[in-house]
Amino acid sequence: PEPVDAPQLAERIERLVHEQNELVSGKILILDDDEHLVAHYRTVLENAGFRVRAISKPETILSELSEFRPDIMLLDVRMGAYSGTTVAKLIRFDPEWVSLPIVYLSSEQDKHVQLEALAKGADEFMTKPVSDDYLVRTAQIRCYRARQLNELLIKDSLTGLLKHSVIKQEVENEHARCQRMSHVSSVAMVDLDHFKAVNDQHGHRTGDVVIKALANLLRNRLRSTDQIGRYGGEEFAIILPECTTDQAQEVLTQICEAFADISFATPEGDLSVTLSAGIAALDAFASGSDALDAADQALYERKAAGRNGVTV
Ligand code: GH3
Ligand code: MG
Ligand code: MG
Ligand code: MG
Repeated sequence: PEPVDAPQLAERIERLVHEQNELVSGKILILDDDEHLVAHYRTVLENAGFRVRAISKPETILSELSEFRPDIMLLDVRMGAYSGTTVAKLIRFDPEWVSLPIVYLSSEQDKHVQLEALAKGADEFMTKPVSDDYLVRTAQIRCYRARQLNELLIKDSLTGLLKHSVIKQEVENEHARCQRMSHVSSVAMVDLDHFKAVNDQHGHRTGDVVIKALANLLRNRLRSTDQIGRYGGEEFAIILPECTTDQAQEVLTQICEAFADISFATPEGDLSVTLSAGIAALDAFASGSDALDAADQALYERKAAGRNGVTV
């Protein structure tokens, strides 16, 4: 890494702090049985730019979480027959929500009771009454951190593309959207050609450079609404929403040609690598994974037919 001098570092930190202050658009789920208080929190947080969903009954918590998908949760401790601590524990049993920041909002003053409540899996205890400024600032900081951590959780570290499990889930989500809105979407599988030979002749590090270059090309050439995942080592899965297989073939053929034109400088001389792709209509199959299998089959056919091209 480049050495960094003090003014440069200060400037960089300044920029990060600015970025953190800019983020005011997270989603907040509030569970509290005091409806007047909830109405107040909602107003304050919405005025600060948050999207808020407020519920007063704990029974629906899991379905609310999966529907609303909040960045953070504000949780009351005493709610009639229910205790917020039980709700926190319940949320933590679901692997999907192990990292959701949970902030208790309660008039509980006893530090030992507060600690016991935190031990159930929450992250912070705010004692009512909470000032509007403090509430907003806490929500901003927590949302920012949650987004940062979520990026790390869902993205592949080499390429910054979505991880295998995430893109698979997104394929199912898009399949459901296709059915609901009756639109046409495509999925593609992309695999580098003869990549074992690239590693064998030029080493793994050069192999990694090639993988990153393809990831960048895909990001630059595809639409921002398309989703790209690193499906395996040198294999990528792509979702192209509202895109016919003909349109998908056209854009992937351009990508295929552009990639073949890239020349990688290596100690052994210039290197070029090609790719093959298979495409399937997402809406034509009973599930997203069936469509991915079909795209994989088309990819296999392309490999057999001579590589460096795209098959539907
Ligand atoms: P084909 O054209 O049939 O796809 O041939 P291939 O050589 O690419 O065959 P295959 O897909 O079976 O081999 C993939 C190779 O990619 C094997 C593995 O060593 C290499 N690979 C997988 N992940 C990585 C990675 O993260 N970095 C590097 N450098 N190589 C990787
Ligand atoms: Mg209460
Ligand atoms: Mg390959
Ligand atoms: Mg492969």
